[in-house]
Amino acid sequence: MSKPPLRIGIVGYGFMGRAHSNAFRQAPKFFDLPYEPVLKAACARNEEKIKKFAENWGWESYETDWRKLIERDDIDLIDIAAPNNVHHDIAIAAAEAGKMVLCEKPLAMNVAEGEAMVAAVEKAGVPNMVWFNYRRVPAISLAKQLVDENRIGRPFHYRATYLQDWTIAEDVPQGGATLWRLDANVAGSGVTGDLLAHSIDTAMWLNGPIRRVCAKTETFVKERVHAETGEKMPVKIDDACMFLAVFENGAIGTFESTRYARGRKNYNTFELNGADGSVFFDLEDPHILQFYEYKNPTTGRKVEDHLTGWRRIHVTNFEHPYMDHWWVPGCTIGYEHTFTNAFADFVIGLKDGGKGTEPTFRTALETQKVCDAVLLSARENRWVDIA
Ligand code: SOE
Repeated sequence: MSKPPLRIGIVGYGFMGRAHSNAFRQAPKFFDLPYEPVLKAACARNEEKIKKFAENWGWESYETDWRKLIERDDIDLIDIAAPNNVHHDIAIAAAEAGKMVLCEKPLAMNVAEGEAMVAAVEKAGVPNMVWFNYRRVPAISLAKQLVDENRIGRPFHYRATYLQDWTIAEDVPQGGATLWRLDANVAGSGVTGDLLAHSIDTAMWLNGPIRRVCAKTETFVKERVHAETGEKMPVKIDDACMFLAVFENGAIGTFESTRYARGRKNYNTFELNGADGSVFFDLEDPHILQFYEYKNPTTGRKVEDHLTGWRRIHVTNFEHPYMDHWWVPGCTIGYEHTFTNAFADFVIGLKDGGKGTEPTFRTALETQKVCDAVLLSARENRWVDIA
């Protein structure tokens, strides 16, 4: 029996437009979804580019104005894969038109925008999700499982780094394709919104809310040519950010992010140390979760001293999160699969009138609050509490 369609319209054709389109195509092949995703229309202002993108990825049609896309009555879901400064307007218009909304991270440019977006999706009662895709790395999902199984015990320390090196050259312009991430008017912030938002989402998923932060940011290259005007303009984003955090559960944390760590490409790591065990993850080694077991919660007994040591768990068994949908044990999956896993979860969550899948807009707003607090702390050189 054929499944009811889930008709999708996407805004954006860049890195994330491709990652999401791939997920929409792959998810029904690997997961038993209650709806059949239909790639109805892709949208962007540049007609030549969006036409080519739509043809390449098998979108049935294209639009050059997102308002027209939202008005179409043959579309159920709007996916926002466009730069941060348009998330707010598109999400609110889509919700008001009764469409489901998926939104790339970070949720918004700031908390005020995020709150309006949450209000709009909740008032309309439309299913929603933000693409914090790293939650769906099987090794990170396994870390969450270990926390939920009480294998870490009372948490003491959380340590996150997110390091890249692609903006070190002074002649990298700001603005335009991909490089809009360097333009504060479009991105809202630098590494805080782009990279630390991922780290914060993961941290709060694993270890609960962050209540206080104290941050230092730095902008190493003060002026860059703007790709659209050709003029040298001040750089207003944070190139690097480090902050201390206090979690509601009493654990303390450190977070570090930069795009100036020569040799680090997408070095997204975290370690959580508790009384009974620790976990460590590194996205540059994505199928491995490291686990140190001190005390087993099932037996209640301490692991015998001569057997303690860090385990490198190769997260590819059928028993591991998501892996029963992919290949056979030992065969790894990659970056793109995290988007496919996330979209599959979202569609499965629509069964029985589901209104969204974690992280919803409301959950992503909590991450936005931490990001705003971090930037405020750095500006004012003080600790900032998060309500
Ligand atoms: C930045 O370089 C970036 O592309 C982020 O925007 C993505 O969210 C991250 O997954 C990879 O790095």
